[in-house]
Amino acid sequence: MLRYYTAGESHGEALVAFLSGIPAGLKIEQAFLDRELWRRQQGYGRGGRMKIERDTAHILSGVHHGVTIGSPISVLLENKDWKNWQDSLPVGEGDPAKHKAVKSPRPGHADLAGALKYNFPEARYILERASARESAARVAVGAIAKLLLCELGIQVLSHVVSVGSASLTDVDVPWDKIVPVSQRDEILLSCADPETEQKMKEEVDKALRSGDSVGGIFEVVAHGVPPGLGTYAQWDERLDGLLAGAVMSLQAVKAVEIGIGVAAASSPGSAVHDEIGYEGRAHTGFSRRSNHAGGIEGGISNGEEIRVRGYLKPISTLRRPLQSVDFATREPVKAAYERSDVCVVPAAGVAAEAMVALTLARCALEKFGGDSMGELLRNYQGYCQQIKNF
Ligand code: EPS
Repeated sequence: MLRYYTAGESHGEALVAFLSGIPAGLKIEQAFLDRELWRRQQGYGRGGRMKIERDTAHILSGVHHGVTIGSPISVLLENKDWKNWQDSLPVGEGDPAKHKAVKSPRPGHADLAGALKYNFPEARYILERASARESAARVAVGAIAKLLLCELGIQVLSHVVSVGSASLTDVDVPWDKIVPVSQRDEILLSCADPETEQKMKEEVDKALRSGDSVGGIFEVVAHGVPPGLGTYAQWDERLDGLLAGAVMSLQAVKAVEIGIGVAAASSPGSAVHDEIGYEGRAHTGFSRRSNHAGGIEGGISNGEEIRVRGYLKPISTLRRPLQSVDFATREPVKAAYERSDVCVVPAAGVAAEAMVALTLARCALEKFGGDSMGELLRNYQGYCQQIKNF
């Protein structure tokens, strides 16, 4: 079973990720892991922190001579900013006078609910773990899941559909337009259409000027997925449920949509469901004239591209803060402000790619099994033959 955990505070010494269940013999390309981490750090509207960090995946275990050995993999990502926080956020007792308290909770952040739950008088430790910095650790292990999927002919990428009120008009972005977005060496807002991307940039500029923040929508696409991942047989094994939970678990995601899920609710069935033909596709002879289902029917991948959208609320740290209450005095004050991003939609898309890849890798390993890549691939090829001959 594929399992993963992360640990680490935003301004602590490092982030750590653990991944177990990857078969032996998967080739690990360090450069690919680091490129994925770099992609997550990019985007117009990122704050000053990204000028400090240069994330790289330091693999501590589970990989030797460039391949996985079937043992748990652990990855360490150094926080370069730690040197500026060693005194204010020490592991030892330190000097309490140097502690940087978060004195008034930010609406929309975990500050208040977290302080109440963990019984802290202010929100420093809450911010530290609730921060989206944690998603870097997921991207590191997600990259390993992507390498595994790649061996099965599955690729996972994302693009940005909207930032604030700037949105793609043609929302059906084909795979061959998404691939070049991920290959860019300069990342603005990861939109496949350059004109819309400029409008998105204006949305971020507007937020920057007014001390505000802006959210948006990203779409993750999984290409080459065979039919048969996930199942309707049990509620917690449905692929759509697993993907929704995985993407929703990312910081600031407030809604997840599969295919045209939202519009489908107000459309007639005849305009929603994807008619079936038989024209020969990658895995089987069956084909669809549309993919409104986003590649999943009955909780099972149906062989079409899987399309999952994440709806991101605007960042909750505002330079022009909203009303809040001082933790100590209970007097009305403005919410705390600490250096932050203004827009993170492209970065969240990359983190969501990792979550989708980890979910698909888990389902693929559950279906095909195997302790070594040879065994996994043999099982996979046998299944592919079966559905080809269906
Ligand atoms: C974040 C606040 C900012 C972001 C951070 C998420 O960090 P800082 O407070 O250090 O300026 O940059 O995101 C990352 C560090 C990252 O790697 O994505 C928050 O409060 O959620």
